[in-house]
Amino acid sequence: MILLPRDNFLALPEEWSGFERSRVVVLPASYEHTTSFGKGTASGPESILEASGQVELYDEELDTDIYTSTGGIATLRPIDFGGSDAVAVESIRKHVHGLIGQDKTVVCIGGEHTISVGPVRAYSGRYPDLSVLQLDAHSDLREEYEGNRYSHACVMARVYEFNKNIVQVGIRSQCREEADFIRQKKIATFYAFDIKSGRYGPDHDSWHDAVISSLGEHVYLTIDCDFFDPGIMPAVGTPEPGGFGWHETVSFLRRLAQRRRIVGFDITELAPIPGLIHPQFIMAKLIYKLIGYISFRSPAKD
Ligand SMILES: [Mn+2]
Repeated sequence: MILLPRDNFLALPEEWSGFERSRVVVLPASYEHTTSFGKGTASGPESILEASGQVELYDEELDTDIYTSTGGIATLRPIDFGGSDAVAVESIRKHVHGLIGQDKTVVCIGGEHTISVGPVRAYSGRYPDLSVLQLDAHSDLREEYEGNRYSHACVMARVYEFNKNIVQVGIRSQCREEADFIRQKKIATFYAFDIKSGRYGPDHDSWHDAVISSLGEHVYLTIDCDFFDPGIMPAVGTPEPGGFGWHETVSFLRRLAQRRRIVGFDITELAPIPGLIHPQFIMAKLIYKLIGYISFRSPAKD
């Protein structure tokens, strides 16, 4: 059921990657069916797990070996998908639901963004007030795309059907239908051009606080890799210029974790480029940092 040290997240030894003791569980979801432009997200989870073996276990910012504070981190075998998109999403939901019932913090690694519907649904069942925070270049609010309601371009429209507490950050590409939907439904969308032009205030903390104050106490975080600028994150199917850098992202996530309870999160849409290793390493390090921020909610070093 769990992956062995050679293949698990961070290549942790057995005593730190067992299922029972680990409060954090990594669930690879190598799902790819509807990618519209560049392909390759199916191998995203495997490449992130492989790169994670190179992440330093000691974190200089938190001054600790993060994995020891969670009783370890277990990595499950990738979900075996079959059937339609709806069946795949339901399969992920069931897996995550079972893990939440065992008090695990679940980290899903995609795969296409479509997979997020599963964990968001599971967590929405557990926390009725759940806010869904989406870091993404795209709104993903199309009713359907290329004839498919489960396209990665529709993931937040599917989420909206059962959870209306959606907050979007970093958006810099959408169609008119999505812009209208956001206005009509009053979705809290923080566009990249507003953030970068200082609309929320002159310094970083201003937009951090604006986003955080629009969230309830319990937050599910879904991160599309294309939130980052393609300069540092070129391995995505639909790259968009004007994205976010490493420090501005992790300083936001640190503040978020201090002020709200991040109950689970996912990373999606990494499409590895042969010969290029930094995209998967960045995402592996981001996952480890986030686990650290969630585990240490007291103010960290600034
Ligand atoms: Mn996207």
